[in-house]
Order: sequence, then structure tokens, then C-alpha cells
Amino acid sequence: MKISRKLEAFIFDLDGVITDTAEFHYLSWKRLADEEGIPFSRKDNEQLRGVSRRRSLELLLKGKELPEKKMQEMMDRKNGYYRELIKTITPDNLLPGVEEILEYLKEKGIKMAIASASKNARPVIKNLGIEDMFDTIADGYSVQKTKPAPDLFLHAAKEMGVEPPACAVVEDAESGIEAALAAGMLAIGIGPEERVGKAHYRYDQVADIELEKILEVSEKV
Ligand code: B16
Ligand code: MG
Repeated sequence: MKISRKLEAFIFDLDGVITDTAEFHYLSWKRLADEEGIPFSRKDNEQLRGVSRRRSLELLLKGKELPEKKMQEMMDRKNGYYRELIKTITPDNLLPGVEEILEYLKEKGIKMAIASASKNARPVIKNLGIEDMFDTIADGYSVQKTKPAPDLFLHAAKEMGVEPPACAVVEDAESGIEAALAAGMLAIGIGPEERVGKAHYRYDQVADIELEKILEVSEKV
């Protein structure tokens, strides 16, 4: 297998890139927080972007320690609320520009993967109607170490049979950009400078990604 920066694969994060499940995560955590009398705002929810379920609960508890059994019960309860909400997802929930980008890359013969921290990634992708577009789906069950560790992206690359430097990652979380850079991949950040500014390219939304330019530059190196 040759190693080059010529891009052979694109790896997409799910929440915040392909669809906005952040709102559903928020509503589920908020319901749990209200039941437990814990203050939790939309602003607090921003910190949970790209972060695992357990880490999300730790952030929600703001350092307060609870017995493991209680933590587990709270995570399960939140996940139950979330599972109910994602049943309502349809192809209309794809973020602007996503369908076009996936079709363009498919036409070019570029491989594609999803790499999400979520253990619910598969039902979400199925409801969005895009599961056939991907060569690999890496999710919250695929690896032990979560982002910012590079493991999830390296796993996706391996499954596709593509070397890491030939992969581009599209991510909306700071931890996701760090993971992509640690994996030696091209990082494309979606969101504000203060969140994804370390990426090689940064755009406000997926629809703004200059795909042709990125592929052209990659051809030259
Ligand atoms: P679950 P991503 C992440 O998805 C979400 O951004 C994050 O808020 C969530 O806690 C995490 O998945 C785990 O989700 O509880 O469904 O396993 O951005 O990596 O696609
Ligand atoms: Mg994300």
C-alpha cells in the first residue's frame, strides 16, 4: 500500500457534520438533569460535543461523584430518552450540502466512512437513509480509546484498506480535530475558529467545503 497525501478516503464524524443530533442529546440530558434537579443549559451542552456518554455525564455532574450503579442508571435513562428521539430522524435531517458531497465523492471513486463516538450511530445512519454510501461505519463500539485518541479514525482507515495520510477527516469537535491530526490525516473542521481552528481547513458549515480545491491540492503533493 502506498503512502501519500493523495486523498483516497473521506472519514465523516456524525453528530454536527452529517446531522445535528446534538439537539436530541441536549433534550435527553436536559430531561435527566431536570429530573435530578441539576442545572443544565444549552451552553453547557456545547461541552458535550463529540464526547463519550460517560464523560458527558461527568461534565453534567460538574465534578460531583456518585456511586457507579447510580451513574450507570443515569446513563441508561438518558440513552432511553435519546433512543426515543432518534426514531423521528428521516433523510430531511441531513445537514445542508451533505447529500451532494457524498454523491460527489462516490462518483470520484473515493472511499467513505463514518467515525462517530456514538453507540447509536447505526440507527441514526439508517434513519437518514445513507447507510449504503459508506464502506465502513466505526462507532462507539469499535475502539476502547475515544477522541482525542486517533484510534477510531485509524480503525476506520484500516477497515477501508487505506493508509492514514491518504484520509481526510471532517469533524466539528475540537477533540475530533486533535484525533485526526494525531492519526496523521488531513483535518477539515466544521465550526468556529476557537473550536476547530487547528484543522488544515475550516468552514462554517459542510455546504461550504471546497471539495474540488482540497482534492486538487492533494493531487499535487
Ligand atoms: P451515545 P459524534 C457523539 O457523536 C456526540 O457528539 C456526543 O454528544 C455523544 O455524547 C457521543 O456521540 C456518544 O453518544 O451516547 O449515543 O453513545 O460527534 O462522535 O458523532
Ligand atoms: Mg461531532
